[in-house]
Amino acid sequence: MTVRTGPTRLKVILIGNSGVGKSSLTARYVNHSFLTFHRATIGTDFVTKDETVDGRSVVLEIWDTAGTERFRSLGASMYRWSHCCVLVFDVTSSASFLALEAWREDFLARGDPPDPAGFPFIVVGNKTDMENREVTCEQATRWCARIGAQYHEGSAMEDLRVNQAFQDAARAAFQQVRYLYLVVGVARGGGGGGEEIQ
Ligand SMILES: Nc1nc2c(ncn2[C@@H]2O[C@H](COP(=O)(O)OP(=O)(O)OP(=O)(O)O)[C@@H](O)[C@H]2O)c(=O)[nH]1
Ligand SMILES: [Mg+2]
Repeated sequence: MTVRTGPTRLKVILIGNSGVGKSSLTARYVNHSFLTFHRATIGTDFVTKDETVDGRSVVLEIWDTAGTERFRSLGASMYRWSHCCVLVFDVTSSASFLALEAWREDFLARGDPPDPAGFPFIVVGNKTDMENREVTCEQATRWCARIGAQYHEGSAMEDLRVNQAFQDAARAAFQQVRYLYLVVGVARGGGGGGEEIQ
């Protein structure tokens, strides 16, 4: 029997080092705005946005986490029941790119998704508007191919590829919900809201 109580809620979480632009990408996507200063996120900011995936209405719950070390202990509770994880780095910082391996492992270890091998990751290389680039598109693409993630690079500041990245995250998250519901048999796809699974 199909239960319809509202649009599917999809939990998309953004992780990555402090300062890479997680909040800026979120603000650009949700509010079409950009702040030039860095106000480090404390814990996690949570916003929602209505989106359409393959003609269906969904609600994206975007969990914009803090990259600073002192909030890492929050990880397990924040990671749980995510449907897609967006790994963000700054193309002008090799360190932020190299850190993604550890972020991903931490997510899989502490978030404990039902199907870790098939869990969808999207990688975003931010700040392509800047000239002092340290990570090439080829490097990032190679790593993404190895971990089976989609790659987008762009700029929150210049509004480059931000929508596409979130729309891909929404699509991947929706597929994950359907997979969990139909194949793994996890009834609560997460997010806590009503489900419309077809
Ligand atoms: N040039 C440029 N600067 C950016 C871009 N995106 C973000 N920034 C700047 O980078 C700084 C950090 O951005 P945030 O979005 O706060 O970074 P964050 O990843 O949320 O950081 P934490 O909350 O500490 O984890 C801010 O000064 C932003 O203005 C971009 O696309 N281009
Ligand atoms: Mg932030």
